Amino acid sequence: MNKQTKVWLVLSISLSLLVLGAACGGGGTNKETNTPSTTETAAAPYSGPTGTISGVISYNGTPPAPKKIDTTADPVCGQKNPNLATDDTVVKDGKLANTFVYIKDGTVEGGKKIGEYGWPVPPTPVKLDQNGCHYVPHVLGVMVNQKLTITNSDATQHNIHPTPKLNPEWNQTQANGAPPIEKTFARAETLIPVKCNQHPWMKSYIGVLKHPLFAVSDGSGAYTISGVPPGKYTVVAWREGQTPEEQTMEVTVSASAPGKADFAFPKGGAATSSTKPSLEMLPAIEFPMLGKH
Ligand SMILES: [Cu+2]
Repeated sequence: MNKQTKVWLVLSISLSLLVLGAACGGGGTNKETNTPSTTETAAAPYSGPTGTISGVISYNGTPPAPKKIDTTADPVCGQKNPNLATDDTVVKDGKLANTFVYIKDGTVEGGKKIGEYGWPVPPTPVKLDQNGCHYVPHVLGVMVNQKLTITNSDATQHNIHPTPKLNPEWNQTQANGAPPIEKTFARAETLIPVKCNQHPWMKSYIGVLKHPLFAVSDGSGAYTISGVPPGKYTVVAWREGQTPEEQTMEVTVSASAPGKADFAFPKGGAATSSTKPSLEMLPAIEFPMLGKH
């Protein structure tokens, strides 16, 4: 039909103009520049006063006792680390180590989203060591494109094998005395499980974020995220497991009043007897940390 064709023509032209507008208008300026369209304009970093978010991670109830690992398959492991045990639940005096706590999203005072700032990648690599046939540290955070240096301190061979969902999967053998392996992750991902193809008990988890606002709870369950701009944030505490458990909390930070966020795992454990129907406080919409183009 002639009329229909016209309508389609008008529609497709409008659509093309829209797409063009979206492609060109990303920089917030209408001026033509010679910058190739493929290079992303780096967002300005946050510069201003900062505060902290800190807290303590507790364990609800009696933690499972660590299980001794049978290392007969590789005597080197047993010689170096005769008391090798599972390290998925490290609890001391009711406080839980190895919980990954990070800012998921939020608004900095002044109205900008946390992901709208540029966060420079630290030049210092993050280290992951294989020592005594387990990974040290057990849980770690790294920024997107920050170097991760993997070392082998054991007199045996390891095979590092991260199994990400958003980043490329790889596995690499590292013999005794082999040079460090250097890797980066191009996409934010929380968290990437790491295993060793030589030693099935070896597990580690890597959180990859576009900003440095993360921390891991220490042996006393304590953590501190520093360098946090004043604002209001959704903070996530992540704990490994068959199905990893995530808890969220809204936290307000000012330069003078630090944010506090204590968590307890597992949720609804022995500590809370009356269980309300769990109404998650998180809005359905997630704010991607992705910068706009
Ligand atoms: Cu290994």
